[in-house]
Amino acid sequence: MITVHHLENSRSQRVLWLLEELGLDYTVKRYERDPATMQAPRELRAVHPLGKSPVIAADGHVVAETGAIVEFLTARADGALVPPAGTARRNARATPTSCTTRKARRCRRCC
Ligand SMILES: N[C@@H](CCC(=O)N[C@@H](CS)C(=O)NCC(=O)O)C(=O)O
Repeated sequence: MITVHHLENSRSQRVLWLLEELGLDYTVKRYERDPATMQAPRELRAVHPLGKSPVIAADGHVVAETGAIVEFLTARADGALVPPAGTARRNARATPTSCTTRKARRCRRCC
């Protein structure tokens, strides 16, 4: 069983959407933001060292970072929703065409 550590109003909504699209079984542990600071509760640090969401737990694995979670879940669904190997759509995943940091200094990963 997959457990999604879901912070309200966060990008972990994407993980819930993906799980629905893939038709995988899962449970949700929901965390509420501090109404004053909008930060995640400290409780989330028990599963993620920085207290961030999304995080999933499945069969003894704990996976953080949205991209890694997407790869983990699509692999578990036998590659469903993943563009075929060798296609431009598939290669685009690993080939950033522009830096998204939008900062004055260029990032060292893709610029
Ligand atoms: N790079 C991470 C970012 C995770 C992240 O920043 N999550 C935000 C919600 S969208 C969060 O947990 N914020 C709560 C906090 O920082 O207290 C990912 O893509 O999964």
